[in-house]
Amino acid sequence: MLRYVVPFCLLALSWAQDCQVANLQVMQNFDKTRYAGTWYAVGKKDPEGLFLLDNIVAQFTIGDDGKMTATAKGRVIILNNWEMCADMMATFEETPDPAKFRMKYWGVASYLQTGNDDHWVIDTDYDNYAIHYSCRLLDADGTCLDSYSFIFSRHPTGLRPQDQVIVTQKKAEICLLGKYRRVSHTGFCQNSESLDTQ
Ligand code: RTL
Repeated sequence: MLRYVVPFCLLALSWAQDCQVANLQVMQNFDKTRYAGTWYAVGKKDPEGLFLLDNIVAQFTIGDDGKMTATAKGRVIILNNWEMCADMMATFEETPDPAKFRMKYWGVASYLQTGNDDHWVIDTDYDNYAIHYSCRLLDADGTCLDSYSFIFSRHPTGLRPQDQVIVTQKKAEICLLGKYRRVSHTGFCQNSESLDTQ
């Protein structure tokens, strides 16, 4: 029975939905110190253009000054089919909402992408899952034209079934249900001190 009711409810929700970026609900009372540490991307919704492919692991740190920074690794294909591990770094600027940051990022190697994106934490229980969202381009009606989003897990093997339920609900709320791909972890970027260890 639930097999039919849950998808229907999600569909009903998507009809009555407010997809304006400014109205998206983010994590209440976000605590960045509890968010710190290692997160494995287990799902992702890609933006336009080049992006991290898989084996994506992010590590968030809170410095003595209270500022959040991060490193991330992930497999990418750049130029003409050159497969490598992108070694990325990021700093975060706080905003009046503690769950909304501006993220400046760059690659350890200069030929990797640099950028300045939103980094919003939509929901997390800090110990198992986190849902990240970033809108790069707003449409005239306030909805998002180019977004990316990560589903993070504390474990590379994936999410617990009880977290999957919450994550599916949140994907619908941010208007991205059905847009995600699974992110595999094959060890491609493990032990890669820097750039192109395979
Ligand atoms: C996430 C959080 C942790 C820190 C950083 C992140 C995003 C990295 C991105 C990298 C893109 C790299 C590309 C390289 C090819 O030139 C959100 C995981 C930095 C978006 C496309």
